[in-house]
Amino acid sequence: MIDSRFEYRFKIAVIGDGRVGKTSLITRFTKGGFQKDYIKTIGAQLSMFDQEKKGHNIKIIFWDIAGQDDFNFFRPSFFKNSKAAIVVYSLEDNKLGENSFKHIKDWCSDIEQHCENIPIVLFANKVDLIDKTSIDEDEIQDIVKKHNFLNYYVTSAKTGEGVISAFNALIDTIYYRFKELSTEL
Ligand SMILES: Nc1nc2c(ncn2[C@@H]2O[C@H](COP(=O)(O)OP(=O)(O)OP(=O)(O)O)[C@@H](O)[C@H]2O)c(=O)[nH]1
Ligand SMILES: [Mg+2]
Repeated sequence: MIDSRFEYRFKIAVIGDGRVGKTSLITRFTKGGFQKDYIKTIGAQLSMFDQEKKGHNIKIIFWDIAGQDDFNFFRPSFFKNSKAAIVVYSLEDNKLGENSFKHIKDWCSDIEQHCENIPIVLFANKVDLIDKTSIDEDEIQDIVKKHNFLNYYVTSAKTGEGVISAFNALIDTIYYRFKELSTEL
């Protein structure tokens, strides 16, 4: 039975360069499906997701934050009160992929600046576009250690590979971390 007195509300900020697939990943997880056409996010877009765990209601609000530079201005306020963050980059073998990897450090320093010490995970997205054997695990491990990521996940919003398990692992982590507290958004 669900006891509505025990409701957990978590804000998760999803960040990373423009076009890496943040919106697509959230859509895949919360609604299913995939859209091929790119519609850039303006400012930030909120998506709700409810889950029940051990009789508790968990309400997740994903803050899907625009990655394009023209929205720099808004960002700090969007990070506020996040209980976790997902940094997304793209594995694709082109400038976008390369730059989005390089910029991981910038997204991490934004979080450090505007959030408390929150769990952060890394999503390496668009794995469907590459040969998996070309993934440089050492390079990813280095960045995971350097920025204290809790974990990293290889995902594809297009095929769905790795998406559900990656999001669920993060939700589990925050749930257990905050179980003793009823948190405010
Ligand atoms: N092949 C492939 N394409 C993807 C994947 N994820 C996203 N895309 C495509 O990449 C483009 C950008 O995806 P979005 O989800 O809009 O990217 P975003 O990170 O939200 O971009 P901004 O809103 O500008 O910050 C779209 O054309 C998507 O269809 C993926 O896993 N594989
Ligand atoms: Mg978007």
